[in-house]
Amino acid sequence: MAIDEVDYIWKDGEIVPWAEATTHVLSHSLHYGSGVFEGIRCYQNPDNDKSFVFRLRDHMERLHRSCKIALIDLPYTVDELCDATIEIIRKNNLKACYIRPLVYRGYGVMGVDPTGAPTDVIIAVWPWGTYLGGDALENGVAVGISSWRQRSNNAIPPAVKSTASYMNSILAKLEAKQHGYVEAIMLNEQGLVCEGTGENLFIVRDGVLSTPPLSDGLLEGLTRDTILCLADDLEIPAVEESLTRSDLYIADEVFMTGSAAELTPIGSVDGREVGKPGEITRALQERFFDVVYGNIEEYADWLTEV
Ligand code: PY5
Repeated sequence: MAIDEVDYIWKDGEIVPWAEATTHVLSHSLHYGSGVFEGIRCYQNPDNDKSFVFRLRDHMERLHRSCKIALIDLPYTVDELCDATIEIIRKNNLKACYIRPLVYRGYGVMGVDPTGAPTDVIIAVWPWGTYLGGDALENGVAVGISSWRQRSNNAIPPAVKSTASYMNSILAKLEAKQHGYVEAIMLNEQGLVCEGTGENLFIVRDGVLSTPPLSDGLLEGLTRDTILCLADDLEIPAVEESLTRSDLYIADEVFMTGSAAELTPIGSVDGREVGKPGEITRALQERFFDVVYGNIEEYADWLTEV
């Protein structure tokens, strides 16, 4: 997916022109995948043109948690990172965009030991459309179970949104595309369902919403958490429980969630038809967009106005 360039990027405390936001080819993270990042969206309400970043603080807190696990000393507070995000969106005159904060170990040392490498931080913003393709949110996508296993808690912890994790995701994603699918579902070493390559996963069966527990080895997605809250509002029974691939094959509804993917229905799993997006998927999707557009007062705390 090509990047829609804008004018500026926030880099190490300064706003620099897009083309000048570069790094040395010997930067530590480029060689050893030692960075951590976030993915956030800013939405514009189509009715009143107001624009809001969704769960900005929660994302920056997760970035701090990722740094803690990865033993990276992040030189900016959550507040500073939130302020910098609003500043760079305004500077680029954007109303709706994707936001990509990245913390990486920069230039200065070689070898696996990162001691002495500087901690560099950027926040980039750009307009980004539907992550899983043009009509994905409307009609759903075909997915397949990957032959690659999810990185385990004792290999590369799925709780850390680290750049290194995405070698695993890239292998699964490319395999899925080779098989004609839009996205892959990863199982853990026990064969239990984890998540997509950049999304959490939900199923609905007999009116009950379920999603795998964090202990099965997956990212603690903020959209996942949002959907669990919205299910509660809509009085949809929801459980966190381990799922097998068969649970996906026989589910009434299946969907994926993520900041990039938003709430994307799944139309088939390994060629087993799920069908058109179901009633619960639709209801949650509708409420999700109402929340991110600022139409629901009780969720005002999740929004930072630009
Ligand atoms: N699981 C993985 C492996 C992810 O990469 C993501 C987010 C999620 C779950 C969902 O987390 P959240 O709901 O907090 O976004 N992926 C990033 C995103 O911006 C990067 C995707 C390219 O959605």
